Amino acid sequence: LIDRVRYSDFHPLIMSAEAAAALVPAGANVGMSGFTGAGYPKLLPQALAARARAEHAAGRPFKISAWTGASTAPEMDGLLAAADAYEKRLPFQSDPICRNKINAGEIHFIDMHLSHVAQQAWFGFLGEMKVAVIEVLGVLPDGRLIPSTSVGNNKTWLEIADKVILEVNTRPPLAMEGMHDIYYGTAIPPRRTPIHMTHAAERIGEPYLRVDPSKVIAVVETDQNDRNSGFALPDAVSTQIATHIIDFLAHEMKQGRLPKDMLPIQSGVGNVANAVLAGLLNGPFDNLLGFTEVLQDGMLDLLRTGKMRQASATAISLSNSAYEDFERNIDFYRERIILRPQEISNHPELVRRLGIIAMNSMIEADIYGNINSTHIMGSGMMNGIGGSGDFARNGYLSFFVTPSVAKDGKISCIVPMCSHVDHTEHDTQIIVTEQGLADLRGLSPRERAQVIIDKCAHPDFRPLLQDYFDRARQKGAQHTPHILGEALSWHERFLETGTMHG
Ligand code: 0RQ
Repeated sequence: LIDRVRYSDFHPLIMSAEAAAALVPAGANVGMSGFTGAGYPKLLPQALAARARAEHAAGRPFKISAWTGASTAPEMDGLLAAADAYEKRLPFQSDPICRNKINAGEIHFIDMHLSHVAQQAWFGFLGEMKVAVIEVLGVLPDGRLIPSTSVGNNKTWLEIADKVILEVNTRPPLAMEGMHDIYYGTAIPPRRTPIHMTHAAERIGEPYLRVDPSKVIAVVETDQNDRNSGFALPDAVSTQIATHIIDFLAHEMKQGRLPKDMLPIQSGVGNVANAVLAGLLNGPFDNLLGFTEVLQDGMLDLLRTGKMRQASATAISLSNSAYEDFERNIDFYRERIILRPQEISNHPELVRRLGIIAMNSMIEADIYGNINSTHIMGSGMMNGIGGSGDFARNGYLSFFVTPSVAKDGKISCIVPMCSHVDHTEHDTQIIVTEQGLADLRGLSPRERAQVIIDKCAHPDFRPLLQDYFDRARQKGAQHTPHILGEALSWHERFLETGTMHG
């Protein structure tokens, strides 16, 4: 570890995860590194979970509130949730145990736009951060930190936390050094200045994180890989969705509404997103750029084959095999990947200026184009809004994608009214299911409804949606026709009978 921690003042602070966990005060807001299963602390959360269990067994309360970049992994969110160690969690999670406890009312969860988190923490809106626990790859002789596989909110956590615990992970390649671009130009209004980035692959910061050495109270050694979740090969439904998108993009280019060079691409996480990227691999577009938050397998493939020139993100979240390729060819990827803080990777100013093509998955859409990305049947939290809103509202083009049905066809993902709205009709331009693509640009609500029903609904549900829309058009105001007493009856029916079918 001494090789990795080249700042000698930190050497006396090297200790076990258990000893470091004992330094975290009960009830504290703790800023943790981690973004979509990348760069989260590996050992400290486990030690904190063990401490919580021991305290609870002794009849003493012990909980913390954890703030991260985005989701982490079972060995963090899973263990800490299972140990009843979370009071509050923000801004995103995807762990089944954590999700269940949120939905059981045992953990408070604040679901936030990922670009908002750092600034709201800075504004003091979220409370005080007692400790930050940050995974890094090493410490330079002058005390600056080499970031790990995600940057997330680490810059901000290191700035605002009273104390800092570093987990130095010796497993990821040290040759990642230089891949990161940490921007220190953000300020608090009214002193903000423009972010001078006019190209997705521009570097505007420095490769290292700064920390005030006097705040560092512990240094823990880890030697573990990230979560590295696998992705399924694209199935027929995902492939169909991807084909609709790629045909549409080619058409837009032909019409002169997309530059020949294409615009930088943001892609959400998951199998559909990966299928779209796989489609681009064989598609007609070259010299692509990525400006996204999570770099998944699909984007790595595009980079490796030269289809994509460069990609900007805040985290690298890869399957095992893709990670091996990343490690083996680190010199190649270091030249082509830029990892930034999430307030920059997702910044509305940049998304708007660069003209990003945003593609995000959803849970359901309604016939007018409102989008639910987060809630199951109106009340249950899935993962969170993540960065989808940062990109959807500000992108040049904004796609929302989903299979037309869920749960073996019992649920229609196109409904009369969304049971929860994350992205309003004003933010949605294009909705895609395996059935087809609804281009909503320039359409009024009534026009949108007909296109969404015709193009995106599953044939099993299309007549029911048409019937609802037709009857809604019989009476009441006709800007956005609804039958309020019936608008959520599909969800009610599912909750009562296990299917949305009548
Ligand atoms: O449930 O796993 O129990 O079977 O929802 O659905 O089809 O596997 O889709 O994994 O791509 O996730 C929107 C959740 C889609 C995700 C969402 C059930 C379905 C299944 C998952 P099971 P799929 P995906 C970048 C951008 C918000 C954040 C975001 C997400 C489960 O993409 O969290 O976009 N997005 N971030 O059966 C009830 C419906 C349903 C439904 C699907 N209509 N009703 N259940 N399901 N549709 C990343 C970050 O920001 C970090």
